[in-house]
Amino acid sequence: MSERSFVMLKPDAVLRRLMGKVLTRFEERGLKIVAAKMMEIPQELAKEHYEEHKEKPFFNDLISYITSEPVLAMVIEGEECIDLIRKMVGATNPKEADLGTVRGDYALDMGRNIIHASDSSESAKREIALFFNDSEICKYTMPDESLIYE
Ligand code: 3AN
Repeated sequence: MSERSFVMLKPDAVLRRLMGKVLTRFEERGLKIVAAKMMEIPQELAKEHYEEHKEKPFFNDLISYITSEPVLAMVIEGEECIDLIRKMVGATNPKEADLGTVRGDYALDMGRNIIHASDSSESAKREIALFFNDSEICKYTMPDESLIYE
């Protein structure tokens, strides 16, 4: 089933010039980027996005970090792509992330783990709606779809 996931390259990915490398992984896997924008996240939006962590000791640091510099916010589409992208992203703690995952290859520290990806269909819907209007999400067909999907 085709799904949409919210994926965000965090400030460390932008400042370390890793956006292209990470995006290439999703493109080469056959996934479709249907929305993308660079933005400086307002405090309120950051707090809403990470609402589930508001009682955690790292919450303030997380909000400062994510609002410190621009991010690249995206919507990525593909069959069962929510779990697939989480696998490609790797464990939250980069020290435990498998090699070959984005975090396992490019990150070392929990608080600088370069990427966010939705962890469920409910989170994906909620996060996409927080960051994008419907009109910002492109609807198009890849010319090689029959080569990617049976
Ligand atoms: P993920 O980003 O893998 O979905 P979450 O949702 O548990 O992980 O955590 C959101 C973000 O909060 C993480 N990407 C990380 O930047 C930060 N974070 C999570 N747990 C910790 C922690 N124990 N210490 C510092 N930062 C954390």
